[in-house]
Amino acid sequence: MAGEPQADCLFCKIVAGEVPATIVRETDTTVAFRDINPQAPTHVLVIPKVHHPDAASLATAEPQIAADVLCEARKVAEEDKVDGTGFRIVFNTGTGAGQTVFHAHAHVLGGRGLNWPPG
Ligand code: IU
Repeated sequence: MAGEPQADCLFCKIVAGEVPATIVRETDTTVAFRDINPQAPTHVLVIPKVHHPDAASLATAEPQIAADVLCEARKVAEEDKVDGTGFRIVFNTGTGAGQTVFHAHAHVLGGRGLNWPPG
């Protein structure tokens, strides 16, 4: 059922504390942790605790939690002090866009120059 933890979902396991992660922030609805394969000096993933396969599904089903993810992304950037120079919030959505983990997540990237368009 939408929102319920999925037994085979890595990020649900991180939420449950069953898989270790370097957690930098946690709220009632979200967890933020450092990406295991960072692409920038700051590379943090912000995820909802509830399971939805991607950000678009989350926003449709639970818009307040989608807003919580965005607010937490901003706080991560502030705490890592990358908000002044600029940072990027990315939601890869679908395999063609590079999504590999099908639990909604925001990438927060900063601390280096970020090109546009992205690859
Ligand atoms: P994507 O947008 O679905 O491609 O992002 C998934 C991210 O999850 C990717 O950047 C991985 O490096 C990251 N990740 C992680 O942080 N810890 C893990 O155990 C695994 C993937 I698997």
